[in-house]
Amino acid sequence: MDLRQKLLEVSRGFRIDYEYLGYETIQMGNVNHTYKVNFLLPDGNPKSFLIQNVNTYAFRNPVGLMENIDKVTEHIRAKKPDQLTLHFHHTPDRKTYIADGDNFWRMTNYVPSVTFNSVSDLNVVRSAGEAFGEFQMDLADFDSGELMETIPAFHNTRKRYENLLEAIARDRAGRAASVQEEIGYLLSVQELACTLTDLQERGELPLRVTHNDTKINNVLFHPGDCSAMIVIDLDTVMPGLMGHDFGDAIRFAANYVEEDCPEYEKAGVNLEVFRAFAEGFLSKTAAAMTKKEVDTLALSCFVLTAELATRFLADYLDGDLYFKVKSPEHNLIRTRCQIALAKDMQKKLPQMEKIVFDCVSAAKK
Ligand code: GN1
Ligand code: MG
Repeated sequence: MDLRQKLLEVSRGFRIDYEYLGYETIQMGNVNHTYKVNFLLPDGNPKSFLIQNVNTYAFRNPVGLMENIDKVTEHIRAKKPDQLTLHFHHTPDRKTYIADGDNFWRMTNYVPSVTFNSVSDLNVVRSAGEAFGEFQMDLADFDSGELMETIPAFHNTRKRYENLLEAIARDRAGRAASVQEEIGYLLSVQELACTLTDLQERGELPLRVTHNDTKINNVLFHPGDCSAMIVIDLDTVMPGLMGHDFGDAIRFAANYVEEDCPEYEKAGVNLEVFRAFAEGFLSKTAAAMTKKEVDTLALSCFVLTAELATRFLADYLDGDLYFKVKSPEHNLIRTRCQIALAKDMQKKLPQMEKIVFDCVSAAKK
């Protein structure tokens, strides 16, 4: 069946009976597939929905994942009934998904909004920082034991290094010989990159409920004034560290270039963007943070960047099984861009730490 027809069938499965106009593929996310499906209401107005095909290679228990999202959005709705949260449509037997073979479909309302892959407007960055900080604080009283790990050991950097070493040994796609320099760099920074994981395992950093995938394009902004409306992509909401959310957000938003830019020499942390995000995030979280969390927050940016580089490189070595790729070298380009960013972060760590301390002091005044 062609995709147009398949998406119609899925929509009907979620009890959307309007006249079908067709679909558009949304370029969003490196793991799941997202489509905007368009309908005509009886009054002649258009109405759209989003359908996602969840990647079950990445998410092995998609039913558990949907239960996680339900619990988390319920928790936020109970606290803030007026806040926009994700709503999933139901099948006649009250399921929020349709599983057929390897496909796992879900459907939400389409929220007219703007998103950003790179941002220079510091107010937008600050607002994203507030949104992610607030998201974490909204879940501060949520029992993390209620959540299954949708991807086990997702931000366990030691495990990510083990995966990389296994991928090197397998050399499934015959690419290992050509990436010795990248492997060499990543192994040379392994101990520093594993700092958060080690501190967590020693009980020196508190486990919280975190988003874990805080790319700025996972915030939808108001089309008019560009204020943050809603945090989306809740697939990886799981127990995690505050630094995972802060670090991943900076890795993405504060890079001078997009994460897969082939002009590696241009990659680096824009400290103005760093400061704006830190101001927003810490204005919400500083009061709840431990000293160790504050002390390791700037380092978390390096950690998340190096960790993602190990993931991109492992996937490149495996022959691109996990991340969607636009060319055979896409995962290698991503790896190199993350490595260039990580190196710049190592250099700028003292400046980043100072900004964090300043923002924490300001937030506590
Ligand atoms: C994936 O699917 P998306 O684009 O939201 C990945 C993140 C990576 C990111 C890199 C579940 O996120 O961990 O940081 O790509 N998500 C998963 O762009 O693996
Ligand atoms: Mg995601």
